This record gives sequence, structure tokens and C-alpha cells, in this order.
Amino acid sequence: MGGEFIVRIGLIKAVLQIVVGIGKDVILGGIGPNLVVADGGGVEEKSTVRPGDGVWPAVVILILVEGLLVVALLRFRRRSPDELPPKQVHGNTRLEIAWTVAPAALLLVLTVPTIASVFDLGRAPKADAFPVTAVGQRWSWKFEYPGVQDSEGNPLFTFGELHLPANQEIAVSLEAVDVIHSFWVPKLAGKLDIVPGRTNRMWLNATVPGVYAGQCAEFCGLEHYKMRFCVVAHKDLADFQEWAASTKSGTGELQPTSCEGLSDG
Ligand SMILES: [Cu+2]
Repeated sequence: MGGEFIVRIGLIKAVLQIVVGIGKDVILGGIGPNLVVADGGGVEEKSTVRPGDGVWPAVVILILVEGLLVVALLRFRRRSPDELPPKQVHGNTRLEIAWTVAPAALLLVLTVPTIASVFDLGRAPKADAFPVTAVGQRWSWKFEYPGVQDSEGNPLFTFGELHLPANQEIAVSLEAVDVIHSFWVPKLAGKLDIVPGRTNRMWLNATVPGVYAGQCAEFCGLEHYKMRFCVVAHKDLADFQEWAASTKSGTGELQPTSCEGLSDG
């Protein structure tokens, strides 16, 4: 009776784990290509666990562990009420060393690249990175391009769309005019808060030219929803410069909803 109960619990647990595993994939892959599926490269490539990453090793371990559990439960179950509990074993030094060292080694293997990635993602932009400034204000985005001039020879700036060359490290300086906003282009990088009175800095690299959707990820007032924007990654620096030379500052705002239409993702 007790044995059967445990077997049932074990089976339910196995089924649940499989369902939850598959569900997670469906959810991660299903939120929408513009927000979750990472194909913009650079930072995102390193910081996102994609649906499918690590699933097969996990499935193998799941089958192994749950299989052993089921075998043990069936094989060593109590068959009759008179059956006495088996001889109890206490302490097995070799076994204990093995199950301490093996997980420790596994954790070490996972930890080293993780820490290396964490530091790389959090580092300051390189000195030769292409600089842009994102200014968050209620309720729009202004993007500035230090050193770049528009078609009339004035300092270039745009509203609602951030232009940059692809395949190049971009140094993004983040400034807020009024309240805390948050700069987020899910396909390109993680989000970073923009705090009035200080300049936060992050780097990204759009390895695939295209148009990416971005949005303010910090509720900043009633019209927070208006703070969507597009990132246009030009195919190279020459293409970006050509666009800059033919653009008048402050004009040509893309409708925030048009990012999807332009994106190939
Ligand atoms: Cu905002």
C-alpha cells in the first residue's frame, strides 16, 4: 500500500516535470518574436537562455533519476505485511565523497563561464565604441549622437528612433530629464534604469542589421505606454553616416508601433 503510493507520487512528479519543462519552452518561445527570441546578437546572445538550451542534458538526467527512482520503488517495495525493513546502512565514506565532489565539480564548470559572462556584460563600454546618448523624458525618447552632424550641419538628434551601425560595439549613455525610466531593447540587451542626476552606461552590439523594438521598462507616469521606440541598426558605419547626412535633427519619428512592421524578426 505504502509502496504503491510512493510509486504513484514518483510517476506524477515525473510527468509534472516533463510538462513544466515543455511548458516553459512554449512560453519562452511564444511571447512574441519581437520581445523574446534573441537574434540581435551581442549582449543578448550571452545573457539569454534560449528555448532548447540545456534541455537534452536535463532530459537525460530526468529519465535517469526518475527511472532509478521507479525501479527502486518497484523492486524494493514491501511485498507483505510480515516483511521486515531491510538492513539499514549508515555512512559510506566513498559514496559520500563521490556525491560531494561530483556536484561540486559540476557547479564549478557552470560557475566559471557564468562569472566571466556576468563581468563582460556589466563592464563599461570600450573606449572605441560608437557613442550614443538616450535621454528618457515624460513621455518620449530623445537620442543624441555626439560628434555626428545632421544634413544642416547641426548636432544630430532623433526622437523615438535610435540609429546605429550594426556589428560594432555601441556605448549607450543613459540620461533622464524628470523621473526614473528604463532603457530596454529586448532583442539587443538587458534593461538598465535611467536615473535623473546620473549617467548610466551600457554597451550593446547589433550583429544583425534590422529594426528592433524597444520600450521604457519602468512605469513613469500615465503615458508611460507612449515610451516605445525603435532601434535601427544600419548595415555598417558608412550606411549610418549616409542616413545621418540626409536627416534633419528632430524629424522623421517612426511610429512606435511600426518597429514590428520594419523588423524582419
Ligand atoms: Cu519612461
